[in-house]
Amino acid sequence: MANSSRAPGRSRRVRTAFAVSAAVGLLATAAAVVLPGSASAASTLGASAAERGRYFGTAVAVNRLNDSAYTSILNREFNQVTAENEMKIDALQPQQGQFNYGTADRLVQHARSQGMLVRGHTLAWHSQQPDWMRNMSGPTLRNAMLNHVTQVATHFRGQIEWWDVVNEAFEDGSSGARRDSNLQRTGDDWIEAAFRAARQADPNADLCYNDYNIDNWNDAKTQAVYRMVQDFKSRGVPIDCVGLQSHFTGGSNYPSNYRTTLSSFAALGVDVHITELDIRNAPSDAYRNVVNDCLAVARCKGITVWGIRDSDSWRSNESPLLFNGSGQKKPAYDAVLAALNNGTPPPTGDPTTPPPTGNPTTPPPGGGCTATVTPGQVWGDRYNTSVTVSGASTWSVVVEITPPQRISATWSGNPTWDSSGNVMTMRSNGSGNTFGFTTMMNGNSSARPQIRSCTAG
Ligand code: G2I
Repeated sequence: MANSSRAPGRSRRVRTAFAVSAAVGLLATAAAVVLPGSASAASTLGASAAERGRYFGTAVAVNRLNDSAYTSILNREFNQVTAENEMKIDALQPQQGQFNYGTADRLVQHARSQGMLVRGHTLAWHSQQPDWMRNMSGPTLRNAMLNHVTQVATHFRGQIEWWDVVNEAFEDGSSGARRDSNLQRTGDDWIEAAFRAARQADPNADLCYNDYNIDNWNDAKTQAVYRMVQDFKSRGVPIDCVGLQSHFTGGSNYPSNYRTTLSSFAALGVDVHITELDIRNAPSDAYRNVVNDCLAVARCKGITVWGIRDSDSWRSNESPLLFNGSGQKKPAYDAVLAALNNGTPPPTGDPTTPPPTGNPTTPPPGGGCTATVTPGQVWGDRYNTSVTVSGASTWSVVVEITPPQRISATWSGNPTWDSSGNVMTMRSNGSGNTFGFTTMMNGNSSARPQIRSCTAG
């Protein structure tokens, strides 16, 4: 998704295929071509965002995956997840040298089974440090921090689309200074050291700096982070993205210059992500504005809300999310979905690019159904495909793609993958006989997916 941010000369990103899955989506008709600027009406957040080259995600608390009401909204609406707490330092390395990956792995497995992208949160942070780290200082702490970054990024290599490498390293208020912390006291260069270690451990993940209260372009903290990113880019420190947490709760408000902030960071040559969105009392206007601002900035890759239902929120008393405690959609949900659906396809796309050669195929008959391919929109970096099944109402269709191409999003079916990530089996999910998917070209613009079989039942 973020290939455009690859530095020249870096190895091509090859990641495990995560399909962005959304239960009901576009391409319900055989025509299935999204014309530039045309509005379509996807019925879930993830599907609608995917049509615009974005993701729409949520923070997940892994223990809630046992709550079927929670998980059904998660699987239906979202195509990206961030572990709310389970990838923090205290969770992953409770004792020095003892790594505890079980809970985080469970989330990654769930995401993979649902085709969701995963944001890793967070490798280095002054908060949520285990006791053994909190009491460290100097070179011992620096080395322990770098070892944590290396071990964790290595463990999750190939499964994480973006890492929040460093979280919340700047002070609030007017100083524009770094936040005082044990990590900061190891020397100003701790942040870039963490980024370098992360790049070495997982060259394919995009590396982000993540913070709150960097939403208002006029704030000293925003300007200070901006200058750091500018400095990193000018000196070749490996940074790919900035995460604006965007907690508009606890007295912080959506600023009218938010779009300026997003586009200003993007102009430095990094992607921008809205990583922890929640808004006190969930006003539709502010949620709509955030979505419109992201869609207006080509490098704004997606939005993650910080929880699903109000009852899941770290600030549940402010009811800041898109679903109420009973799991019903709130007015802000409708506003977000409408704003996504009104958005044009990605401005970075090149909708005039003629479809590449290499025709999609229709498989040999024999499985009790027939799958017919309709090429969809083509952008500079990816293209959509839809497949319509006839002859059966429940079915599974096997699709093979040519690496390094990767399927990055699917809709209107339940996908599973072989271990290579190149073969997807799409099963009907009751949403009709047409499913679709987005394929990232990753440098190969001519290959097209091949249908291997269509099996009824
Ligand atoms: O504070 C909101 C977010 C600000 N940006 C970074 C995020 O990582 C942060 O998330 C919050 C979680 O939503 C809370 O759930 O981070 C807090 C601190 O890590 C999380 O709170 C912790 C409590 O402090 C623990 O006592 C508790 O055991 O949640 C844990 C699990 O419920």
